[in-house]
Amino acid sequence: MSKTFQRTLITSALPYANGPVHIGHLAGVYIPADIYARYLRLKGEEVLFIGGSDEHGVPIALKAKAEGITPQEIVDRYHRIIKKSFEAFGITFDIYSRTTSKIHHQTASAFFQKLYEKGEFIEKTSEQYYDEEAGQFLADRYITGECPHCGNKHAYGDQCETCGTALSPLDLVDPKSTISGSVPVLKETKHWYLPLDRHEAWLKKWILEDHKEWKSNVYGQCKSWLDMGLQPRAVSRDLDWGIPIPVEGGEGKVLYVWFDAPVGYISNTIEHSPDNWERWWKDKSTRLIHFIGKDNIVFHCIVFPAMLKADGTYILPENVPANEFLNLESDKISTSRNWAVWLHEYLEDFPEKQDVLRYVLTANAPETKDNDFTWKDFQARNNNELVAIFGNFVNRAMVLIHKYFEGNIPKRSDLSDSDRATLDEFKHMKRDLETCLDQFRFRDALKEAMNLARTGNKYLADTEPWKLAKTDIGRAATILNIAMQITANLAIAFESFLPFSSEKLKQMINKKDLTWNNLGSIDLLNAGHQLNQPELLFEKIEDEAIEKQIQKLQDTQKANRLNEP
Ligand code: B3M
Ligand code: ZN
Repeated sequence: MSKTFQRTLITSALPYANGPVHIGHLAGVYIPADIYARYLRLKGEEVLFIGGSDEHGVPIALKAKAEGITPQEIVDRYHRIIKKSFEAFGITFDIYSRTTSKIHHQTASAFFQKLYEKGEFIEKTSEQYYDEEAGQFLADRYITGECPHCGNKHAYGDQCETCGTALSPLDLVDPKSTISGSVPVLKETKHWYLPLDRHEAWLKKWILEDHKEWKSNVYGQCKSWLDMGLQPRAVSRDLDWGIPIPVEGGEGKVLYVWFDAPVGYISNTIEHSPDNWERWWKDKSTRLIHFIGKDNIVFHCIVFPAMLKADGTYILPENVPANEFLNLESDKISTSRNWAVWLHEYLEDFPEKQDVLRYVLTANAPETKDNDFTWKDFQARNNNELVAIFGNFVNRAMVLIHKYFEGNIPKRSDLSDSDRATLDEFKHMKRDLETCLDQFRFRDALKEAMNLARTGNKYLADTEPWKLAKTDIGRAATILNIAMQITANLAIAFESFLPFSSEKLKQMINKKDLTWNNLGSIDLLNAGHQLNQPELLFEKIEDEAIEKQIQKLQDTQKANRLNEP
């Protein structure tokens, strides 16, 4: 039973502003979200696409400390870099804001206050490590000591990075504060908890019964959390970087970053549409979709919905199409080991080639399992697909029309069987693409689009209009007319995937006003319509460029080995 909605609110995970963004971010979250937003807009639907930087949390505070600057300076630096990368890659956020904004502080604070007043939290007092010299409680990451499992002397209060064991600060032998170096003492502290156990029953029904259509990786993860039974979760922290707890007893404490960050979606909506933001969040005819990576599933499918439900005035997400992870050359992408392709560096090495990366990351998106990005595959997909199929087809058709018909779309006369067979292949194209896109199967959708280019390419190779132009100009005219209808369809089909190339293509065919509803039509360019000069849509990527990238990664590996303790 499919519901009807009037508008779609698309959110994409707010990246931590403690480093730049890399291909893993793009493949997992931002490209799929952008494809979806562009697709719906092309269909004429009302869409709001929300992005922003997540600027609180312990890692940011720690990084600032390590660099001897303020957390605000850290997030100012990375927010700017991240925002610029997204713009460069054509991610069409309606707003890209940040969680240090005034409006977000107000919104998150009020969100907490309302839940507090409604009695939606429980309070618990526990013993936590306190640094008497620094006069503050210590977040898990601020405490180091000996790992009780492997003896590593530099284990953190939440994890030992040598043996990988998850720890609690109380497990550490000889704990030390990383702030002052002193030995911390245990001291009582009070925190607020969201009692997820109270929400378990409705969450079970809502996800496990009412949302069986969610992607199996998402559904499966939710099911295993729900089967284990939900526990209360602390929503406050003893920390001085974050949004102050606005209620009595909250002095020196802030909202847990995972409490404030998802509220950022709401704050950014308010910042974008201060007067009518509520219809995006409180009207049942809004479809809310969260694009995230798999490590954020529990927060978006269980914790945030529980927060929204606790408030009582919000809608819940309709779908959470989380992706798995993208690896790089068979190894996990890692910011600390610099094992990544950074977007700002890619743009320096491959200027104007945003669409190539968008293409490769979509064709190889980690939609159902972890996938691997390799530079060889990047080159092969560019050279063998974008250049040899899509680019080649469009260029041949355009050049021939300029050569034999002065750039005017020639008249079509009687169709042959092969013309009909070719046209038949894209009759179902619109429906097929919609089926894929509506189910967040972007790789399959892209494959469909590329298959249309393949059909066009084969059609020209089979019919050889350059030969016919000398013997049967009427036949050549029909073939090239059809080739140009296919070209116009390609401009629509690829628009949400390869927006820059699609724009260029529409300029070349001198037809800007194509919409989704035109897809599948064979009368998009009338006889006599004047085309502009052809330009190459894609160009071959040579071995040297790829070897340079591989060398760069090998240098990183070498540097990492030298730095190993
Ligand atoms: N910043 C985690 C991440 O970047 C977190 C997402 C917040 S979404 C509200 O993976
Ligand atoms: Zn250990």
